[in-house]
Amino acid sequence: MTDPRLLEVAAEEAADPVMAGATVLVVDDHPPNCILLKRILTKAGVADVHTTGDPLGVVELVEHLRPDLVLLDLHMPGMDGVAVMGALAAVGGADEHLPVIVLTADATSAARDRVLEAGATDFLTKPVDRSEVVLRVRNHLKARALHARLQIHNRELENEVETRRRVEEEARVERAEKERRIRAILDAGPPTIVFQPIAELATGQVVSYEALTRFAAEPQRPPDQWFTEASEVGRGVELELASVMAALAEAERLPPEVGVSINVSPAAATSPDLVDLLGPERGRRLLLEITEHERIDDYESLLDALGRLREAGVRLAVDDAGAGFSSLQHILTLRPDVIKLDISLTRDIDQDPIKRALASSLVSFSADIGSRLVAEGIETESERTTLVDLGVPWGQGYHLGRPAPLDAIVGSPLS
Ligand code: G
Ligand code: MN
Repeated sequence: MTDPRLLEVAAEEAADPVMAGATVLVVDDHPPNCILLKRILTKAGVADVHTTGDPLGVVELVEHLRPDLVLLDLHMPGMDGVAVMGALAAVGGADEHLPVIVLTADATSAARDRVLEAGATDFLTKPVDRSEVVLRVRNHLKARALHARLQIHNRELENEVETRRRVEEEARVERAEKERRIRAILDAGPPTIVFQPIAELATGQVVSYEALTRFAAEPQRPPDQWFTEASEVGRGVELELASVMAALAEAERLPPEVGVSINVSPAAATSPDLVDLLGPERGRRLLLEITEHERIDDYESLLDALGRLREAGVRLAVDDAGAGFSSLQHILTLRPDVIKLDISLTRDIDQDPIKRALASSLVSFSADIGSRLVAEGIETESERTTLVDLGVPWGQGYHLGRPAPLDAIVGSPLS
């Protein structure tokens, strides 16, 4: 005997992954009922159907099988369906939803209310209608699957929120730590300034000194990292200006005819405070080295500020030319008095014809635009003589003199 409606349902359900992936537990003390329900469900595509006639063992079985749905007989000897539901309420996670469909021959409204009140998800009367069983089971399994997906989604969202909260908290702690370090540096008073000679390459005659900042603070790191960190917490210009002030104060001890180079970023060069600081320095030959570690967006206000500094008698150098963002365009725009050839182009220039070709072309280029060329980072005699042969007028580097405190320089033959 085949109910055509059931066949239809079975065909449909066989392809339903919610049915195929479900585990269903049937609890009924009457074995023929268990057999019948198992057959109905299996035909409808549920692969994993378990049956038991023992209501006392249901909790243990549910904990073991972790079914997705329970079909539960109401009238059983020893423990009825309502009592089983009461015991099941304590099983599983608080946010887990286990549908329980109660089966009973008692079709009275009192029985139905009692069962639903006890927490049953649904209610079926015996003798069961096959398609009704299948359709209700399917609907409740779908609701459970949806619930489970929502749970997973909620947990993912919670994890994401937590991860973001942690990342933000770490960023906040890191920023506070940076702020603390920079505040400590600024509060510690003027930074230490060392001076490195810039010399005429052919004679070794010192023409000026570059003032370089050194920070004694922990952790020990190169000065540019401190400047970067200060600018990350919005105090970069402040730290640079503190360095400029310290360099100017220290340079007072050098003879006035000795030139002094000071490094500033475009941001510090644009600061109105810098003109105030450098304006009164007319008596000294000051060279402002514009370092460029990021692309300059606002050339207009930089040129404006540099114009005012030039009016105050300050000369300009493009630092680290040939490295990073310090492009030929940068040189064309700033029209510097001095071009400082980056250390990467000086390194091993005696062994590298391409670097020699580049330096040679920059010699004539700088002469044509009225700039002086300074080769940075000269470390060997061979590099020096090569640069002399190429016509580079000035140079700087460990081979000519290391950065040193002024006390080691003043009074020496170099000064
Ligand atoms: O960006 P600027 O060129 O201003 O950087 C100067 C830095 O280069 C200073 O910190 C100085 O100590 C370093 N320096 C100076 N001369 C040499 C050198 O001959 N070799 C190397 N490796 N570094 C140098
Ligand atoms: Mn420099």
